[in-house]
Amino acid sequence: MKKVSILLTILIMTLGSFSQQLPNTSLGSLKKLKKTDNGLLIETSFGKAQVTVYSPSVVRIRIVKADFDTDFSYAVISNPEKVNFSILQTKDLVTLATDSLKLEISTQPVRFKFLTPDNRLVNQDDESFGTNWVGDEVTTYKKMQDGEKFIGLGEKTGNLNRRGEAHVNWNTDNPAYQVDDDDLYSTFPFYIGVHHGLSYGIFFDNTYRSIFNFGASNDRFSSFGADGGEMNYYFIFHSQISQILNAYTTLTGRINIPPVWSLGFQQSRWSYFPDTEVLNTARTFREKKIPLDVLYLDIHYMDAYKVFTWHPERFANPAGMLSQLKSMNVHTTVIIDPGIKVEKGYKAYEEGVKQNYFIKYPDGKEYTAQVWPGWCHFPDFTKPVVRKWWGNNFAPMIDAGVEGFWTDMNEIASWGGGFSPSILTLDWEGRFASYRQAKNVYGMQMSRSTYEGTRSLMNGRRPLTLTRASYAGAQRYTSIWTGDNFASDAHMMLGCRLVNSLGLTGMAFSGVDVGGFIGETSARLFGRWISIGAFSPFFRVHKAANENSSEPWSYGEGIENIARNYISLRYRLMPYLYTAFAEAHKTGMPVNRTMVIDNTTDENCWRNEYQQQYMFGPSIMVAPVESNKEITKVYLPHGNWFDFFNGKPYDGNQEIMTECPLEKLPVFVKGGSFIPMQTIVQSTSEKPSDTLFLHVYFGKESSVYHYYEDDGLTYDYEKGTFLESKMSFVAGEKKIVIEPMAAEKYSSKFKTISLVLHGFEPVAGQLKANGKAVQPAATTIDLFNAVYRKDAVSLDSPEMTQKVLVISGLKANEKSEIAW
Ligand code: MIG
Repeated sequence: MKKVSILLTILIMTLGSFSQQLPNTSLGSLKKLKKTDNGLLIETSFGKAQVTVYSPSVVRIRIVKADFDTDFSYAVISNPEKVNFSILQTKDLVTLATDSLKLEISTQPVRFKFLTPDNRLVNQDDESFGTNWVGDEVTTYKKMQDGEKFIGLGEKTGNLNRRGEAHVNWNTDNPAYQVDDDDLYSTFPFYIGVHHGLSYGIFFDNTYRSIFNFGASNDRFSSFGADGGEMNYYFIFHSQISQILNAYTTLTGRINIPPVWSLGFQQSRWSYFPDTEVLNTARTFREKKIPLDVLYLDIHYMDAYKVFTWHPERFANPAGMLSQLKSMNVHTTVIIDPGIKVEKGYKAYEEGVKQNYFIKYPDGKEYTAQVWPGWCHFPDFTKPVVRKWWGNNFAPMIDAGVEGFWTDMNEIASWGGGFSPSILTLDWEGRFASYRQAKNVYGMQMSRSTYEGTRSLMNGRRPLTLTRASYAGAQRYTSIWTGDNFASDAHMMLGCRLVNSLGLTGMAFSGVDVGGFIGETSARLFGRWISIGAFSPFFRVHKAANENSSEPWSYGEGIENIARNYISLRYRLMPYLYTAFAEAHKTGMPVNRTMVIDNTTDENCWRNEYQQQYMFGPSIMVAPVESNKEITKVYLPHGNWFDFFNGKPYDGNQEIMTECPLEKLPVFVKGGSFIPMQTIVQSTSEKPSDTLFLHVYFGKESSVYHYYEDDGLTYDYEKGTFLESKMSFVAGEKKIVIEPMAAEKYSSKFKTISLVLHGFEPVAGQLKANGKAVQPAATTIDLFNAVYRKDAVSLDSPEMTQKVLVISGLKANEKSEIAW
């Protein structure tokens, strides 16, 4: 015993003296302080810092060892606003305060602490380490707060609450990734911390390989750092998570409203070929009355995998095929890889070499790596002329009728690509950067170039762009899917978390390969997955080469019916879904929203068993469940709720057991909601009936909904060509008010509105529309069956039908007031 303690003492003494001998490698003591127009410049005994006030609730911190680089970001598009702030200085403390936020900077050494205006602690540096360097690696350590929780980082596996996890950002091609693998395709270095009823966001805008630690193997700090570059982060403080998302997307931008057809059902396969198979696939959808808007052409459409070419035999007449697809109301998306085949006489190769467009080694020789076409060079998308050139290359495809562009392999993936040499040099807008700095933005810049090029070539029509690799801010250019997932229940559930998490980092338009890309998909799994897919922003079935066929009819008649019903339901919900996308465009609120956005202080919403639940738009809650379960627990948060399919009412703040046979995904609607729906169409090109079915769900609280509509195809909405209608549910006054906003340039495609009332029990004779008594029609509706038939199974099953009151004939372009 004694011996051990002596040994221990010696060990502790040695360690102690050792650590005292280590040179200080964290930000030092204040030497100079300078007030600037929008913040502070700080010099310390070791390193410099810059504080920039972006808005009353957003403060940027830059910290460097020696000198600041020229300021440049691929992610951030906004400049600091003019903000009033005060600065108070004592010997130990510098305090910068705006109306919404206080920043205290200790001076010996310089450490940062963020507080509310009434001095509640929001976030604080670890007092010892603060911002610290180990070699070129720079890390900021934040003191872990009691009960602190973390969400965000976009495309990362793990739990909704990332407390206890660590994640690395290093864009990587990871086929058939495991549900807990960390190295995925994209980098979104933004997270939100929550504790003591307070929440804040931190966006670490550094493109090097970065590491976030939320208390993995330690209970002392959360930290974020990178292999190189500056400590450069934006601190956002707001009381609501929705406002933090708004601020993050003010910094990094928001989605454009996608073409409406890209919100329809999309079918993909590696690969449909030749042209006759593509056409047959489209025809089968039409024959089977399964709605479809988009078909995908994977790598086999190309000649020897050479981008911007067509295979001469498989697709001898692309324009002909594309026009036949178009006549069936099917839009076509093609895959594009960055690797350009090294081959004499191949146009893209010859031009790229001649004009200096490819990534090079420092000695000026082109980088060459192997991928599908064999040895390839790779365009340098961080060089403006290259982006322009690449974008213009789409002209012949667009002329032939292609409207969707799917950028793949842009991590950059190559055979053995995880080991691409760090010394590769990229242009970085003329500033030059090594591959270590550029890798994480390569995919984003490829999709930027693809988006800007195709948009400018499409005469005002909207292209669909889809990417695998990405970086913060990519939402301005593209949608995203989560790469090569696996056909399993665990992956289906992970997919829900991934899409929810992507939504927290600006990527509102995201989805997974429905059915699972790799591995044998069971019929039950497909059935469940397609129903979840119908409630996700980007809805596409995709399957790898050499795997089972995975069209909605590949799994037997029962599953085909489930697929038809859920896909048709998606098309019924199109007015609601489109409005949710418009909201993402306007405010940064994602389409799929983890429950903790609105129920941040409700511990149940954080629990692992409910962590997959999400709101699909503002009103519909989805509780994803595995394919083998027939009954499941669901948590209903604050408010009152209705079962979407059978109308059964529930009080909130409770856990319920609900049946979930394969055809019935647990879906609930929040009381006080509006859900605009339309009749079933087979594609978004087909006109629905001229009635908008406005479902209203009785609630105990008032609410407001802003219905949105535009042409769905062009960018005219940027010039004000759209319609908005304010819909209010006023609980206290017992009325519903629908107010179309003046829309001179655009009028609704719907002439009339049918109000479908759920859970309303008006006293006989008291229901009034625009002051006149109305008699609502009491009827049974079925939101599940695509084909409303009297003999349909579910009509006999109370589980899938519900009683409602309908008031029809309201004029879509005029104000209506309904009172009861
Ligand atoms: O090396 O183009 O993630 O969706 O089907 C595989 C073939 C390349 C990876 C993509 C996948 C696509 C596949 N691609």
